[in-house]
Amino acid sequence: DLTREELMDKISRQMSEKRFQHVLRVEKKALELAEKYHVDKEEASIAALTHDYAKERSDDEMIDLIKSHDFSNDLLDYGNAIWHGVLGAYLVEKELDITNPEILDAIRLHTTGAKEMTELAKVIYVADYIEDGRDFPGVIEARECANRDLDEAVAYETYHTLNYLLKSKKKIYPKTLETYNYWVVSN
Ligand code: DGI
Ligand code: FE
Ligand code: FE
Ligand code: FE
Repeated sequence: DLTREELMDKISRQMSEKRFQHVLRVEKKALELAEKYHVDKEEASIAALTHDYAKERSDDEMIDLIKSHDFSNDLLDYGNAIWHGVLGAYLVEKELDITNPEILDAIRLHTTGAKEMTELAKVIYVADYIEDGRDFPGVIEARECANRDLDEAVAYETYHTLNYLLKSKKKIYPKTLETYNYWVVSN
């Protein structure tokens, strides 16, 4: 296993200082949520530190990766916003030797969520959205949700993200709809 220092060093080399600071704030928030919701803190820490590992890879590299590996070709219709989680999980395993499937799953799902999420995946999904540097209309309410109930925070985030995507006419990735249908739609 890498030491924390080695891990931080490898991660910081993959991204701007600004994004690295975001990653550290996600870790802080993920640890708070992990404490509150009884999630393993070591796993929360590693998943938070690695969640945006692939965010600054070039589109060309990501496209080559999709084409040469067992990833769905449908991914080619999207961009780095979707790729960095899905392919990030793969790159984190390959390059950082992190093999814990729950950590890799939390990385894979951190942008879109999913119908089935572990408590760890929920913690990372929510921590990324509400870390202390985030400043968008609704972030205060999102933080209040997260203090009350983790599932409520997942639902809040999913609803508001889909709204934003629709308003800006972005392409919706099927997993994002799956998350919405499961966590937001009332029956
Ligand atoms: O990587 P971060 O900026 O910290 O945050 P993120 O990975 O949660 O989200 C990255 C972006 O992805 C964010 O602007 C929202 C966007 N996104 C989430 N779901 C979808 C999406 N973009 C598209 N086109 N389609 C989606 O379904
Ligand atoms: Fe991300
Ligand atoms: Fe997010
Ligand atoms: Fe992030």
